[in-house]
Order: sequence, then C-alpha cells, then structure tokens
Amino acid sequence: MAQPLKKLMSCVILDLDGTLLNTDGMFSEVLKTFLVKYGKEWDGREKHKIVGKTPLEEAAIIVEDYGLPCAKHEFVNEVYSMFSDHLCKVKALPGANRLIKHLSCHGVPMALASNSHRATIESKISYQHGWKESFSVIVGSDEVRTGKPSPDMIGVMAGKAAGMEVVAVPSLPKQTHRYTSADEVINSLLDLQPEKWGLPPFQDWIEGTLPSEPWYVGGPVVKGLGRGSKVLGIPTANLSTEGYSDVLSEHPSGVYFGWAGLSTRGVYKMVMSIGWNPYFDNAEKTIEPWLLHEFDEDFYDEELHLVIVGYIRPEANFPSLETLITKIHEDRKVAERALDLPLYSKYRDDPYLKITSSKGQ
Ligand code: ADP
Ligand code: RBF
Ligand code: MG
Repeated sequence: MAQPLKKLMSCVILDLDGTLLNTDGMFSEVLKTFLVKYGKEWDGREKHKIVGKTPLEEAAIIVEDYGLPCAKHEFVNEVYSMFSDHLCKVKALPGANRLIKHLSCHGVPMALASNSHRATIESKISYQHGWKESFSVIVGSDEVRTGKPSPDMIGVMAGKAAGMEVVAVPSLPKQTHRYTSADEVINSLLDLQPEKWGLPPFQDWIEGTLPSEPWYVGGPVVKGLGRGSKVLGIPTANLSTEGYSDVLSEHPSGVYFGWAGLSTRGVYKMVMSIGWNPYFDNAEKTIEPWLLHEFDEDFYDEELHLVIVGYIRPEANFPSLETLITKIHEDRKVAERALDLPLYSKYRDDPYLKITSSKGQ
C-alpha cells in the first residue's frame, strides 16, 4: 500500500526569549533592581502582560502600571543598559542546547528570529557555547519592516501566516489555551519530537527515560493536600518548594525519577511529579516523590534528600482518575527498570543521600 507522503521539514526557525533562553528570569531580576530605585516593589504581576511584547510596549505597560515618574524611552534605555550587564548570567532553557546540537549534527539549517534588536540577540547568544555558529540566519526586529505577528518575523501567528508548521513552548505555566493556532503546544523543549515534523529523531532516550545531569532537592517531608494515598492509593512524600525556586525554574514541570535518601531509613528508588498536577489543577507547584518501597508508617518531618537523574514525561491531564493512576503505575515501572541501569544505579551511592546534617541544603 502506498504510504501517505510525509511532510519533510527543510529547516527550523527558532524563537529566542523564553524558548531557548531563560530571559524571563532575567527580566524580573532587572526590573526588581530598577523599581527599587523608585521605591516600588516588583511583584511579578506584569509577567503575563509583557510576554511577547516589544521593549517599548513593555516599557509603556510598566511605566504606567507602577506610575513611574520617567519617560518611556528613559525607562527603556536604563533597563537596557542593566540588561546588558545581566546577559552573561542568562541560562539556556532545558533542552535548548540539546536541540541546537541535534539539528546542527544532522545538517538541518536553523534560523533565529527574535523580537529583540539584532545587536541584543548577538550579545545574548554570545554567552552560549556554539550557538552563533549553528544559525545560518539571525533576524532581529530592527531588520524587518514589521515585527511579530507579521510573517516577516516568526511567532506562532506569524509562522502560521507564513504557512509553516509551528510548535509552541509557552514560557509561563497554564498558558496552553493562548496558543490554539499552533500545530502543537509542548511543555518544554524536552518534549519536542522532531520525527513528528519529518526531522531526525532524538536518540538519547533510554528505555523510556531521558538522562540528565543529576540535580538535588531535599528537606523535611511536609503535609500535602492529603490526596496521594486517599484518592490515588499512591502516597507522595511532599517537599516544600521554598528555597528551591532556582532549581525548579531550571527544570520544567514533569515526571522525573531518581534516588531518595531518608535520614533514618535508607536509600530507595523514587519516581516523582513536579508541577501543578493538571488533573487537579493545583494553584501551587508541588514536589511529590513516591518512594518505591512499602513503609509500615508515615515519615512526616523526616529529612528526605533526592537525587534526580532523569526525565520521563510532561505532566498531563487525564479523562479519569483511573487513567491517571494507570499512567503513574507505568511511570513507576519505567523508573524501577531504568534505575537498575549502570547509568542511573551509580547515583545510589551519592553522598547527598546519606544525610548527616539536620537541614537539607
Ligand atoms: P500528603 O498529601 O500529606 O503528602 P499522601 O497521601 O501523599 O499525603 O501521603 C504521603 C505520606 O505518606 C508521606 O509524607 C509519608 O509520610 C507517607 N508514605 C508512606 N509510604 C510512602 C511512600 N512509599 N512514598 C512516599 N510517602 C510515603
Ligand atoms: N498529576 C497530574 O495531574 N498529572 C500527571 O501527569 C501526574 N503524574 C504523576 C506522576 C507521578 C510519578 C506521581 C507520583 C504523581 C503524578 N501526578 C500527576 C500527581 C498526582 O496528581 C499527585 O501525586 C496527587 O495529586 C497527590 O497529591
Ligand atoms: Mg503527597
């Protein structure tokens, strides 16, 4: 039988801020510092309004909302000079380096289209190893007649207007509904499946898991919403997200696995969810490790340290509680099996799991 023709992508156009680079984080940092000068406090309330806006539009919103006694262009200039001092600290978002390396290794031409000015783009990416050489074309908003959403400059609407296939990666949580015109909305670049778009598939998945450099979270086990055992039959020893905003912003919400050390008991395999539990639509982000061991009793307040070694999938919504439970049990099996691989089992001996101090770091 004849196969339907698969649409082959010949090139990829990438957005920069909030897609490849964690510039949102930097924006808040700069604004906080800036507003203090005017005796104001940045509370993050503008975040939703300024995503995807040009710098002048952003400035207008902020100057107005905070009632700043300065002209918009002064604000832009000042914030921009502070930006340039912060650019070296901007981090690549999860999966950005992996994607760029993958596409360049396979000779897929890449372009970068950003609403920043060309010079700002150049300095932003100059701190990221190997990025500049990977793009055959870089276009800034000062180099086209009309910026996004016109197709001169690629955004979701712009990409569709130009007849392209568009994958959106919202940089703020719970925003999927704002990208209905995209062909797919994914939670982070880790979830991109290039083969869906006629591009070479990633080959770094191992038995249903994506290995990562290990990362560390710990603290006393806190009370959750009392749902894990009662509603799902799956207890999760919740950790407080306080003090972990940096680590958490570096890692997308999702299902992860690794090793868990309990101060008085030992080291166990662990599978966990981090995020807003779309099925329950939590208001707060939670860290919920399920230790893969039968315990005879609760261990609230006990010190729990986690070494997270890989990723399994994004958090998802489910049509029923049963399907959610079935999926979590699948995650458990994936984690249990993977943690026996030498690649992951070696972290069982990580000193972070042998807790000696009373407080997690
Ligand atoms: P909560 O909403 O307070 O987190 P859960 O129903 O999720 O309540 O139950 C979690 C508690 O159950 C943990 O804090 C821990 O004390 C206990 N517990 C017992 N067995 C396990 C396990 N295998 N993994 C995680 N927690 C467990
Ligand atoms: N909740 C969701 O709403 N969507 C998920 O995809 C999801 N995946 C999970 C995966 C694992 C391994 C675990 C332990 C939990 C997951 N949960 C998910 C979280 C679950 O909703 C949470 O543990 C309960 O709400 C109890 O607080
Ligand atoms: Mg819990």
